[in-house]
Amino acid sequence: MQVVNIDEQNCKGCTLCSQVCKVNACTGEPLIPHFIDTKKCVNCGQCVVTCPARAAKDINCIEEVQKAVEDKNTITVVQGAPAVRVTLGEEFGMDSGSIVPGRMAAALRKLGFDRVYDTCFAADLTIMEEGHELLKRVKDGGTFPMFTSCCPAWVLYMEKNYPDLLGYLSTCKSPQQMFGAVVKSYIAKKEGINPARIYMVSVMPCTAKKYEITRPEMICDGYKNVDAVLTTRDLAELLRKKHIDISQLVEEDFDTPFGEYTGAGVIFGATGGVMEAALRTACEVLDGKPLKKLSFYDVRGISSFREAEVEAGGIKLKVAVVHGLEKIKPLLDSLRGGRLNYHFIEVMTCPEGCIGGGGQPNIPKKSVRDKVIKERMKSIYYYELGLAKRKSNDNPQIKLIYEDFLGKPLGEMSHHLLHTTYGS
Ligand code: HC1
Ligand code: SF4
Repeated sequence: MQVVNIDEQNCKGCTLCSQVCKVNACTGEPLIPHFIDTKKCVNCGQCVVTCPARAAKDINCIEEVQKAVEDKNTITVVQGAPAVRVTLGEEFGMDSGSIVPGRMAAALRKLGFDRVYDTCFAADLTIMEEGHELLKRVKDGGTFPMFTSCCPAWVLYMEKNYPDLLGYLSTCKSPQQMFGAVVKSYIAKKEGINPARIYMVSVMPCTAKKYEITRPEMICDGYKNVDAVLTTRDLAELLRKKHIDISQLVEEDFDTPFGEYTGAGVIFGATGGVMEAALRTACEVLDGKPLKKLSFYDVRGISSFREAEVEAGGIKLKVAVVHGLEKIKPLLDSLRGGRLNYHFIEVMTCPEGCIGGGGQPNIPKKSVRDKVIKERMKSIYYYELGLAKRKSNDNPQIKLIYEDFLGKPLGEMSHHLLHTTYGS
């Protein structure tokens, strides 16, 4: 499903969209309305977040969400993504990088959602599954490198351009999808709710997440994992419509059990974060004792390609991090040629990862953008450093859901709910 479009009536042909589009999907002559080549577009929304005329747009479902919240027979469950906590404040005049998870929870509750959860919990769950998938591939001599699969625009790029390499992707669904799957199974069972009554909403920094929820692979037992996505901008619009100003709200906690998360889940929002979170858990499992150094500085930063070698349990793991799709092509071409010597590669489509996502507050000026993105990234790492737990495997609610429901990572239930294969 195509979720990003250019309204030709409003387009002035400024060419900014074609400058930021790394898959050459936005095309056109200067001063003439541009258009999107849907064969190439991966729905990342970089054109939307950059367009000064607001001609590039993503579809939105604000009214549908509002109706669901007002419907007494519907149980509305909402999750907020890692990167939204450092950007939503900007929409309400707060400084760039203001950290607002508590205000976001309060605002979502004020809107009337029945349960207010945090996607960082599902990011922890993803690490349990993806970390063990990596370890299994190491143990069994599986396919390398393994690529992350949480960025739907990246998955779509692979499907459109390198379908022969899809087997290298992790089989994990993204955190937003895993979250929906466990809410409509585990929570439904625990609370005796018919899953058909649950309407699952995600607040995401990402336009491609709107496309991801429509994929046929994201249906479990007849139910869509997630029913609707609001971008950071959509949520701000809805809040303004309801006269809710988050800068004036008092912080509240997310609901339990899925409001509990670790620093590893939080850093998913910045480039290198998924890799660092996975290394924390994988190295601890390989070493068989508590990890001493939790920060993996080599995978952090803003350079569009970074690599590191990490040793644990006598095994050397060679990893890489890529953000912005232009840097991934040569790696994939090498892989096609039979040469790409890494165990694990994190790929995020948007520059600097989800903090720079296509659903984030608009920053049309390049000069301003760099400063704003730096503030957002600084805040993510500052916030996670202050959290009591920083490894996904230390999240008590993650331990509980495995004991209570899932069994073990990569087990039968996990396989059914949390994994998939790509290629449609
Ligand atoms: Fe992301 Fe992810 S980090 S993909 O960027 O793996 O969108 O924030 O929610 O799903 O957790 C986005 C952010 C987000 C997923 C997680
Ligand atoms: Fe979406 Fe993040 Fe991927 Fe951008 S990097 S397309 S915001 S998941």
